[in-house]
Amino acid sequence: MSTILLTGFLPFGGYQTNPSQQIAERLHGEAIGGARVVGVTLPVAFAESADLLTAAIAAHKPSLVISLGLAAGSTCLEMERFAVNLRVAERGDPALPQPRNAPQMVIVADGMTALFSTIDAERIAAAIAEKSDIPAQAHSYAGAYACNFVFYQALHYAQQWDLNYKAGFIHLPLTSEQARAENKMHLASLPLESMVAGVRAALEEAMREVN
Ligand code: PCA
Repeated sequence: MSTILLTGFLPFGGYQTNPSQQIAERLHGEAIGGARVVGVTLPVAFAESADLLTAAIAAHKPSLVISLGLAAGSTCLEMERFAVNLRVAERGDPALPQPRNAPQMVIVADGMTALFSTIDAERIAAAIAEKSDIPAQAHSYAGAYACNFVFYQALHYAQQWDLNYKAGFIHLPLTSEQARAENKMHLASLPLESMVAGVRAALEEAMREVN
């Protein structure tokens, strides 16, 4: 049986929970699209997240790597179309930690400026909307923080070592439970159960591109 590596992130930026971690933990061990899901939680830190991601890829030899992350304020599941070779904490969002004098850096020296998702973001977004009860859309900017970083690493690592897994990234809104518990009712949210169903639909559809 092949393996889907599903990564989430620990809470960050003042949030108590991170739906990406909750969903990776929930789907861990499930069989989806003929593959077994291995859920892994990554820290919101550049070097450590890359080390854990590549160690998990080496250990589990997945045929699909899907990473999840929280984009507080987003209104639906966002299938990222590409990752950029840039790392800097996002500006303008007070919820994100702002490293002092953080320089703008490339993720991989001499790496491509951008790497496209190797699963079809438009198609997967359409499948989520069709198979689950929540909205989803393809999206064109994963930011320049930990989420974009992990997505770029997943795409670059496959190229560097000629590994034939496909990789994609889904940004998630806050959960409705979290919006209530953390007093973020002014931001869009979706119930955790609905997002679990949406990610399950995404994995199922993405596995069609793998097989
Ligand atoms: N979201 C952040 C980092 C971790 C997460 O869940 C991001 O969008 O970069």
